[in-house]
Order: sequence, then C-alpha cells, then structure tokens
Amino acid sequence: MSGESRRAVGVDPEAHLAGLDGSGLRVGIVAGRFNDAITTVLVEAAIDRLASFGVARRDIALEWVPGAFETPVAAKWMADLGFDAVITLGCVIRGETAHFDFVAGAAATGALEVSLATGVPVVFGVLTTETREQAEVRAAVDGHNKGAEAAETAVEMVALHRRY
Ligand code: INI
Repeated sequence: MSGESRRAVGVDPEAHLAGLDGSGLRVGIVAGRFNDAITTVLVEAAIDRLASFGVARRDIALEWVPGAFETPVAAKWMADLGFDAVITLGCVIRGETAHFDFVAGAAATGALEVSLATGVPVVFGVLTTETREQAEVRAAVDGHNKGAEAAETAVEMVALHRRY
C-alpha cells in the first residue's frame, strides 16, 4: 500500500503505538516449553515490551505448558479469569515434526476460537517455521522478535477493546 493510500484511509504505520498506556493492564502469557531455547527468548522479549508500555510485572502472569498445542486451553483459563489480554508463545518447526500442521494449526485456530468465544484478545505469538534458523531470526535478542510484537499487539488490542 502506498503512503498516499494509507493517508487516504487514515492509517499511519507507526501511529498505533503512540500513546499506548499499559498501566493497570493484566496480561497472561502462555508459553510452550517445546523448543524452549527459542520460546524463552520470546517470553523475555514479550515481558520487556509489556513493561515498556507500563504494564507492571506483578500484572503479568506467565504460565508454561508442554507445547504449542496446549497454549489455547491455558489461554482460555486466563481469559475466563478476567485478564485483559492473553499472549500465546511457542515455536513449531516443520522440519522437526511429522505433525507440524496439526500442532501449528491447532495453536492458531485455538487462539482465535478462545478470542472470539471470550472477547478477550488472544495474541498469536507462536512461531511456525520451516527451519530452526528461521525461528531464530524471529526470536532475536536484540532485533526482530515475535514475542515483542505480540506484546505490542496485546496492548493495542486492549486499547481498541476499551473503545467498543
Ligand atoms: N510442540 C511445539 O510447541 N513445537 C513443536 O515443534 C512440536 N513438535 O515438533 O512436535 C511440538 N509438539 C508437542 C505438542 O505441542 C504437544 O505438546 C504434544 O502433542 C502433546 O499434546
């Protein structure tokens, strides 16, 4: 989309982050232990980014589950408890599993279903990649990190939810 088109519909690619205030928000994080060298980096980046928006550490609940497949049900438990948003984090690598499509698909569909059923934003931060290298690129300590992106999405969606 060109800059002109963005302006025509009122979209500024950076504006969604300006002025977001996470203070007082309660955010759940559900993370899969599978591929934990990568998911740990996602979790740390998500917590850091939430904190950068003013979310208090005591208002972030982190729970670990065995793998990405288990993230939706734990997200449902948290959503039902009244968290403002839940972030699911995990790492599914196609080359390492014969049931990639089942695990990745269930994690994605499950997150969406919980979100729609509860009205609580459930942010899908599960990496689904062909290779471990691709996952590492998306879970960089000081660079592109899908955990940090998921945290931004959570805060943005809560702000939107409060307007509707
Ligand atoms: N879980 C993951 O999070 N990532 C994977 O790559 C993966 N592989 O390769 O199989 C994986 N499997 C476990 C799955 O999430 C469940 O924990 C398991 O099937 C029990 O329900």
